[in-house]
Parts: sequence; structure tokens; C-alpha cells
Amino acid sequence: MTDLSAVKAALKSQRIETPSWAYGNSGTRFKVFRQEGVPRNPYEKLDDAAQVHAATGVAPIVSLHIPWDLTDDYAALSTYAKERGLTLGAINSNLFQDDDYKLGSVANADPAIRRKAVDHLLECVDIMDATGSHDLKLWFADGTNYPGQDDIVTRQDRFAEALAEVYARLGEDQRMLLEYKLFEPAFYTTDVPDWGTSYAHCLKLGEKAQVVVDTGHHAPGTNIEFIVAFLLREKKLGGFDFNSRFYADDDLMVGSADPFQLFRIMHEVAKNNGLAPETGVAFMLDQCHNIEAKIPAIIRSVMNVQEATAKALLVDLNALRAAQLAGDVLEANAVLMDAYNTDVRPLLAEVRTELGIDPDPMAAYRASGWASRIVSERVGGEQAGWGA
Ligand code: PSV
Ligand code: MN
Ligand code: MN
Repeated sequence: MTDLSAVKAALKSQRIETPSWAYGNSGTRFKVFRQEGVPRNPYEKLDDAAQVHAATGVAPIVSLHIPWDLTDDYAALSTYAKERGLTLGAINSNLFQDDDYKLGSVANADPAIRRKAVDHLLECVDIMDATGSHDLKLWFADGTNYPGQDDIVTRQDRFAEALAEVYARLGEDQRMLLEYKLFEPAFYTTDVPDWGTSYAHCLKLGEKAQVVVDTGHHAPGTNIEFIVAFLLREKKLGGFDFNSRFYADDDLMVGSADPFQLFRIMHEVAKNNGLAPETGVAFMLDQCHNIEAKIPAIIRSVMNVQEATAKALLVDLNALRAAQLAGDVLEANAVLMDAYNTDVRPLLAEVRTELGIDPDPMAAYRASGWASRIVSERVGGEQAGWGA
């Protein structure tokens, strides 16, 4: 039997980090469909994030992307966040939108370009000092398009050197989270294409370097929960970039294409102590809402993570272990499926009521009047940075 009060306590203490760029206009490389009322600066993104937190009660952290969230005073931005009950989370670097990086950033053959790239990463750590952020999240577009274009091993050497310099600059309570991605924008080799490459770099760097699993960054059919379980065992899972995909890096609302996969991932997280704050797993969203209204889409995404988490917490681990040890394949599978097939919405409604918020976050947001207020007050929203 599962202890329901422990389940509720875990759901109340889970923190889901929302990305600043999800609040702004975004699109594909074909078209950006502009929406009315989107934020025009990082401050307004925080105003919207505060609405998501008000509706859900579990989303008080916001990741920034530099330079999409450029401002001349990050300490002031952090204070603004605190005044709204928020904190600034991961600082995401951007080494993929400058002409200089056509042939790579930290893996570029040109030492001057490598220097410029590393300087940007060091600047991101300066920003972390100002915002009080603990995580530097690194994703590199570096790679090649054609066989023979550059030397695979030499590029790894350049990577290792750059990462080591940035790692040495981290403060006591700061981490480097290294994201991997199978392909895109590079189509032949990507310098950090998979969890193994990320893990190997992190292992050499030290304890403060950990892997980020972006759920949209794998080949179709990859068993993501296996990667998650392995990294947790090795204490190398720094966090997630949650999103959903059908084909490639779709960045759709997490849990929309395959809620069962999200459940399987959260089962490994819950079972292996990944929900305990001291384990340090950051539950971040990395999504773009191209055709749907942004704030309610982010609220829905937070709810999807919560539902998968609740189901994972309901797995009867004693029964599961007993069935596993007895070699009872069908019973073990049934224990897992029982939890997955539980309707956890009433439980989450109770959790929200106990937190003092509306049991229905979507309805609460609709009733708040925020959506019409931003349309009338904000004119000329900015683009997040993707899909120009
Ligand atoms: C790259 O596809 C990525 O997943 C990285 O996390 C970037 O920082 C982010 O998307 C931007 O949306
Ligand atoms: Mn990502
Ligand atoms: Mn991505």
C-alpha cells in the first residue's frame, strides 16, 4: 500500500522550472505566428511566469536564455522575480545564432572564435552570480554536415578544453549541466550527440558537471527511462528539459504525444530518489508554443508533469519488488500499469486545495482576466529567438 500523505507531500514540494522563451513568440523556420499580448522584455516574461505559478503552485523558478533575455541589470531582474514569488533558475547559453559560429563555437578550428565562445560562457557564469542561479545549462549546435569536414577527435579535444575552463570558473554552489542532442542543426556529426558523450565529459570535469536529458533529443525508439535510471545511479542526472515530440525536436507540450513515456521516466525518477530536493534533479520545461496560447499551454504542461509524477508515486514499490524477485513478469507489469491507469486528477485537486490554490489551474487562469489584460496593455511582443 502506498502512503497517500507522503505522495501528497512529494507533489507539493516538486518544483517545475518554466523557460522564459516559452512565453515569447516562437515558430518554426517556416513561419512565426505572432500572438497578441506576448511579453516585450524579460520583466514581462516574469509577470507571465508568476501567473503560471499562481495557478499551479509549483512553478516558481524561471530559466533565462542569454542573450534572448538581455538586460543591463540582472540583480534587478532577480529582485523583480523575488517580488513576484519567483526565483531565476538555469542560465542557458546561446552559441548558435552568431555568424561566427557557422563552423562551430567551442569546437571551431579558429582559436579566436573559440575564445569568443568561451567568453560568452564565462559571461553566463557572471550572470549566474548576479541572479543567484545555480545552474549553467549548455547546449551546443556544434557539429559538421559532411564527412571529412573536420576532425572528430580534435573537435572533442577543443570541447574538453573549453568546458574545463568554464568549469574552473564555477562557484561553490554552481553546476554545469551539459545537454546532448542527436542532430540539428548539424546533420552529419554533432559534437555532443548523446548521453554517453555528455556523461564522459561530465565525468572528467568533476562533481559539479551533470547531464541534462532533453526528452526531444533522441533517436525515435530510444529508451529514455533507461538513460534516466543509469544517470541517477551514477549521480550524474542534473535535470530535464521536458517537452514532447512525434518526430524530431518538436518542443511540444510535455506529455502530449506519449504520456506513458513520461510516466515511465517519472517512475525511474521517483523510485531512485530523484524527487528528493537533495538529489538536485531540475525539472525544467523547454518548449515553444507556436500555435497555442502560451500561458495556458505552460500551465497544462506543468499539470502533465504533475500527473505523471503522481502516477509514478502511486506505484506500489513493495508489490513491484516482490513480483520482480519472484520472477512474476505479468504481476510486475500489472503493478506498474495499475498506477499508470489511476486517475490522479482528484488527488491533484486535493493537493492544490491544501496548497490554498484553485483545484483547477486552467479554470483559475481563465477566470483571472490576465489573458485579456496583456492583450490590451502590451503591443508589439518580441520573438523568443527561434524560427526567425
Ligand atoms: C536545443 O534544441 C535546445 O533544446 C537547447 O536547450 C536550447 O537552449 C533550447 O533548445 C532553446 O529552445
Ligand atoms: Mn533543450
Ligand atoms: Mn531542443
